[in-house]
Amino acid sequence: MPAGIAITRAVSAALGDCELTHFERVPIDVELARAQHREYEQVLREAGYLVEHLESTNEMPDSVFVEDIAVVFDELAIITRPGAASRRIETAAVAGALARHRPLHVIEAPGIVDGGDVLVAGKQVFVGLSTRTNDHAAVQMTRVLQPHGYKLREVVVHDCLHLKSAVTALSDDLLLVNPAWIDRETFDGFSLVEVDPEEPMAANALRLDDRILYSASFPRTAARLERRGLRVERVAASEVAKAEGAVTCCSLILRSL
Ligand code: CIR
Repeated sequence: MPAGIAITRAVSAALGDCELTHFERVPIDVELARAQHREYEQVLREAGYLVEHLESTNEMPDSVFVEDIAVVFDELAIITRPGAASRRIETAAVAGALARHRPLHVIEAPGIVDGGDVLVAGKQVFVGLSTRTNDHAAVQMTRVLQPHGYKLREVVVHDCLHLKSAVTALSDDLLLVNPAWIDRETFDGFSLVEVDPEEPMAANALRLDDRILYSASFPRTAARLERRGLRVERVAASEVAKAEGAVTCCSLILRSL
């Protein structure tokens, strides 16, 4: 039985016209981004996931960042209403793919949320309030998730795009954090690994069953993860990083049930 399904989406030819919040625009090599994305998908396959690769178009520069379009739980999936209006055309195809695997709930206006702002660790769900995510969406998500035993907590995001730029889950009780961008007390009860101070963007790691998929750009923090006994699979992710993307952003992971 596969570990699960990983939904990915093609790198658009228009990736260079992506949304940006904190970064200056720099040229992106789309062919290199595509090669790095193939490598990323290969690591997912090696970890036991069936990759469902969706196509893209020139009208959706940010489509590769499929994480922002949905939040997947064992019981259901939530289709987001992305905070950047340019990204709302991305939802139809992702909803179509997810509908085959999970019951869907859809965030309605005035709610806005990007999946990058939703951190799930066991039954605890942290919702980052950012330029892309608001309280209306958090309230709608609470209504959907509480009956399934999830506890939601809002966290204010500052200095970075998404909550998961600053903190991601390595397991249900271990988090990787950049302490400059989050308040450690918010995550009381969790064990924390801090990024190396020279690698502020390093808090984004993709947790798979038995390994962590991680950007090769952060060797110091990778060494910290390995010292904790984690198996780290490194991928080149330089081109999505120029678009303010990272490794969690490029897939939706559905565990086998
Ligand atoms: C955006 O601004 O929406 C894209 N350029 C980057 C999205 C990255 N997604 C993520 O961190 N979950």
